[in-house]
Amino acid sequence: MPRPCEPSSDPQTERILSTLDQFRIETPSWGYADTGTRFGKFHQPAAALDLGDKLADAGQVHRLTGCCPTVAVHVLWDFPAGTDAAEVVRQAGAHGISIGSINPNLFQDQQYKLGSFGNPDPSVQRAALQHCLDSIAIARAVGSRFLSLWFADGTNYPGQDNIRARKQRFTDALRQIHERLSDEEELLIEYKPFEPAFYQTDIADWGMAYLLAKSAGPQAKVLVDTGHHYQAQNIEQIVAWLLDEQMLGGFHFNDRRYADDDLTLGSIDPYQVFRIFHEIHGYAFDHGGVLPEIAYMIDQSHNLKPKLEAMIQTVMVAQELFAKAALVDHAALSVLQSRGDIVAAERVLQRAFMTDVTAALVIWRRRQGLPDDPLEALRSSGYIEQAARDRMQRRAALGIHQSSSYA
Ligand code: AFD
Ligand code: MN
Ligand code: MN
Repeated sequence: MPRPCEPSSDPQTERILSTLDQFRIETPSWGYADTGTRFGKFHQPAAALDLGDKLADAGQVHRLTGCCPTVAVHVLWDFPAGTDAAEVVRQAGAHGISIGSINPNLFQDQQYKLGSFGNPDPSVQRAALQHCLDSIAIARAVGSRFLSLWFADGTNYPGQDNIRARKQRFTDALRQIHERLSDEEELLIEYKPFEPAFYQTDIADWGMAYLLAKSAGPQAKVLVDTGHHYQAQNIEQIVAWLLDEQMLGGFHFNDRRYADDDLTLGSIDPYQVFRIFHEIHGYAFDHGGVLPEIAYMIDQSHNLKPKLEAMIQTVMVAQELFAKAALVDHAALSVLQSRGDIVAAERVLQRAFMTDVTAALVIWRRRQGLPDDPLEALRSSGYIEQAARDRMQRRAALGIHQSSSYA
């Protein structure tokens, strides 16, 4: 947890500093490795080759930004059978971070061709359930409290399977997982409208994720991936409803121009990200000024942008927009709203969004002993060049040849 700052003279700066003190965002292990798209992979010399590299990179991001103390892991990619969980915890600690959410992989294995929990074959459903239970065991071994579930499950053609039967399979399986959770653990259920399923996805929107979470049990919540919405959807309204129901478990942050494009947060619509954060600050205002416990997580794995630069860029954007959203004067806003003064109410948000918080961010960073500009600090640190040299040597020794072959 970043160290709280000493008070500053200017109330607005003080508000920003105390907000930044509370803001942490998790980076994804998969964001440091070459992953590519279904049309090919463009290898990066400094891309992480194994979990050790990912932990080092995540540690570097936290060292430079001061707000990324945890890293999300993907079970199959990061915890192959026989992984020594205690050693992973030690390595993460050596880099100043710890393991965050555990992401089971329920979409890559050949057996999941017709789905995991939604698969019509009970033996595949059982295998998927076992993988989740194994993932809970990993969570306990590494001290994580979040099991973050995304399912590629769905069908590609009308009539392929019974939609209601698939819904029931998910309901049953999620209830069984929930029963195995300890009191501190939380199940995050992510939704996505389409891809890789193109006729119907079993957990396609926030309503389906909400209903499945409610039926699973009190420790199941909804995970909002900001890229997983159709163009016209009002994401901040979904966030407001989930907050009001205390069912917002967390976010996967990225941006989209068309669909689940995993673009950099705020690169297409920063005002929408601000409005999402505004709903969270508004909820806090109505609840004693206390920000709700939400797992803020990045979900990106850039194919073109350099991995570490892209990660730090996202973190800096998230901090900036979260700080801007903290500047909304909710007392004044609610008076204007009650009067129906539309333009003045709108201007309260616009003024906050247009406020330059750069200077306050620098004050916060200096007081944390961090570089004024983490991205520039990364670029001038030589870390990327050293990682590239090291990892290229190891690639050569492992005989890993780089081709942008189809994944
Ligand atoms: C893909 C999926 C989903 C999931 C992520 C990590 O669309 O967002 O959370 O992979 O498994 O982006
Ligand atoms: Mn996601
Ligand atoms: Mn996604």
